[in-house]
Amino acid sequence: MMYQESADVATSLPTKSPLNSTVTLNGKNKTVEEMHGQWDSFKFAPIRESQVSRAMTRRYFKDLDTYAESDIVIVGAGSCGLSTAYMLAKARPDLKIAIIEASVSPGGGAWLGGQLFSAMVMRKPADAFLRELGVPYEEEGNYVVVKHAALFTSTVLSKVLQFPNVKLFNATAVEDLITRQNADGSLRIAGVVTNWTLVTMHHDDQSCMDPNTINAPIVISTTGHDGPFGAFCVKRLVSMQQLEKLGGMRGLDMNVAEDAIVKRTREVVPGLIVGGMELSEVDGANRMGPTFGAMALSGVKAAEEALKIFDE
Ligand code: 48N
Repeated sequence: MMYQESADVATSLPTKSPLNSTVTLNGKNKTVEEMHGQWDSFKFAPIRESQVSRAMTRRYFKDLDTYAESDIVIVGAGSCGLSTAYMLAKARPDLKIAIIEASVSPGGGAWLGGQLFSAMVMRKPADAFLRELGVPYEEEGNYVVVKHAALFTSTVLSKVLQFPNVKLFNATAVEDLITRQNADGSLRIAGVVTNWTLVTMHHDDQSCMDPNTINAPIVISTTGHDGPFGAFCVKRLVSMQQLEKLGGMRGLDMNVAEDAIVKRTREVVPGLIVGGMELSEVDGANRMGPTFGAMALSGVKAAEEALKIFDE
């Protein structure tokens, strides 16, 4: 479809352009180099504001419809959630994977190393995941260093977002879990209850802002350790009496913490797998502080646990 270079595009542009139509200017795609020194005659292709609105809303509402029934929901797009999503999407392109992230910016606590320092440490063998992603690092013997945590996080985020079977719903909070009763009276998790995060934050001062839902046979919760939004799903398990109490995250011990988090990543109640630092709240595991190998490998394990259930 060729754009006409007319001054008033209001009448000439179609009101309903097909999704994903490819457009070329003057019959070809321009290159950045061609723009150098041409700014006097520079002009964007014409558009009508409603086209921008429709380009966003059509896709978003199509995604809401598509992922209303998901195969797997990942709650929390921090380093563990994103690592989980990468492993699952790569292994099973047939599965619909919805990631629900409360913050506008996914990535959780993995944009910086520790105390706002840039470098990210990962203890071996987590360097294997960095090589899987193609993230460069510096060798330091028993551990490796990514020169900026954002390099790891932006790389895994970019890879995850490129999978056609993954949808990231950011600025969206999980504010409850969908449950089903098994024949024996036990409960299993069967999806999540969501709302715009800004709405979730204002239930106390606005009434009746009911949520939306996503049905899924498996939910993987990686909402981090306790904090304003942290450890959401395990806290909800306690309040719905599916867990007696939380163990509470223990003091910092890197050697103990990272092994424990990876080894214990598991299905905590039927239908709900917990990984990353949220798990430390369940089991009373130590924290590891500014080292991220356990987050990556907990994600690898969480994906494996989910596929085990799927393949049962
Ligand atoms: O980065 P986090 O907090 O969680 P993890 O487990 O992916 O990584 C933890 C890691 O960053 C550490 O804490 C490091 C290793 N330090 C350890 C230590 O000892 O201090 O990401 C959790 C994500 C965040 O982006 C939240 O916004 C999001 O989960 N989130 C939610 N998203 C949707 N709905 C919710 N209810 C929700 N709660 C949290």
